[in-house]
Amino acid sequence: MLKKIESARKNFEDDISKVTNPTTLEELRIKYLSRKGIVAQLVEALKEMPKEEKPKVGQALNQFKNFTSEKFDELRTKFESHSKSKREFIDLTLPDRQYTIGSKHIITQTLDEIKEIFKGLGFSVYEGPELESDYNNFEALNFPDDHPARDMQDTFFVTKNFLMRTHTSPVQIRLMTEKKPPLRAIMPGKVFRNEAISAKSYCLFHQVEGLYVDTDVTFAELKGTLVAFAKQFYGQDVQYRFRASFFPFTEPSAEMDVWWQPKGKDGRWLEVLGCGMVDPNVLLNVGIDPEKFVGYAFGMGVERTAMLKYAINDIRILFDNDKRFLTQF
Ligand code: 2U9
Repeated sequence: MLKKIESARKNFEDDISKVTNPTTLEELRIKYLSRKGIVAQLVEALKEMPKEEKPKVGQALNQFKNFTSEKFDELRTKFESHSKSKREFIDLTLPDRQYTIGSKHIITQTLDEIKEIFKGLGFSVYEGPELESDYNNFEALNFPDDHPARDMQDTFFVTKNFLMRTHTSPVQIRLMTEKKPPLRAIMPGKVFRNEAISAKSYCLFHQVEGLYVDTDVTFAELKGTLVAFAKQFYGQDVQYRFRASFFPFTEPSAEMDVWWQPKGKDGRWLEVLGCGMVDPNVLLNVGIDPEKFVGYAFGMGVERTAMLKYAINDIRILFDNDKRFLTQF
């Protein structure tokens, strides 16, 4: 029996020297110290021994038992303190977390800039829904029934009579229906066009339109306001011209071009906005007496405006959300 205890002790020392982690330690505890483990088996064997041998063998067995328990406790404490110190270890040489501060999208920045300029010129800001009635988007604005813009090819119709607005002009219809003149406001917002996507056009873009209705509004004032805007937005020395044009909702109508001069290349005139005197039919549609009131209106595409100012040649990049592009502004 003493030999058995001695050989169990040797096996134990061999086993425990190979323990490297808490899992193998637990396996060993089960092997030696559980209810059916080696120590328990030796205790059972001790009971069967002659009475006179029991004290000596019992003492050796006790020593073995204490020895194994101590070794287990020792290793358990070692593993516990090791894992704790590992958890609490702070590597001060690691780089800190990189928090990058976001910035406004270039379209939002351009919109803000346009809004601020017109606010400075006495305009308030008015907004309306993106889902509009056919009446507010086309009919009230003097679009004839067979106008090509009313085609399914050009407009996203949601139902027969409702659509995604193709311009922010319906907001002006709402404003003129809800409030009495004098009115001086700009309408910024998203507009939708069912067009083939290319470098020049996208199915969604932003517009800012403006409206001034009072008893004595003139085309000269319209020009003065737009020139003041162009000087603040493009620079005091901007070169501009007005050309006659046509829109269903204004008469007379015009377009404003600015001179675009890239470095080392040929310059050219570029259209930046459309404008005109509100057609008397439109005023009648919203219950304003065209004999008493006159109005001017203008509209510009924000993407086009930003592309011109920042020399961007593909509109799609404004909708890609590519950080390499966005962080340049
Ligand atoms: C009402 C009366 C008149 C708004 C106007 C334009 C001319 C114009 C285009 C510029 C580029 C749209 O974004 S774009 O494609 N807009 O040329 N817009 S006058 O005239 C109005 C609007 C509402 C009741």
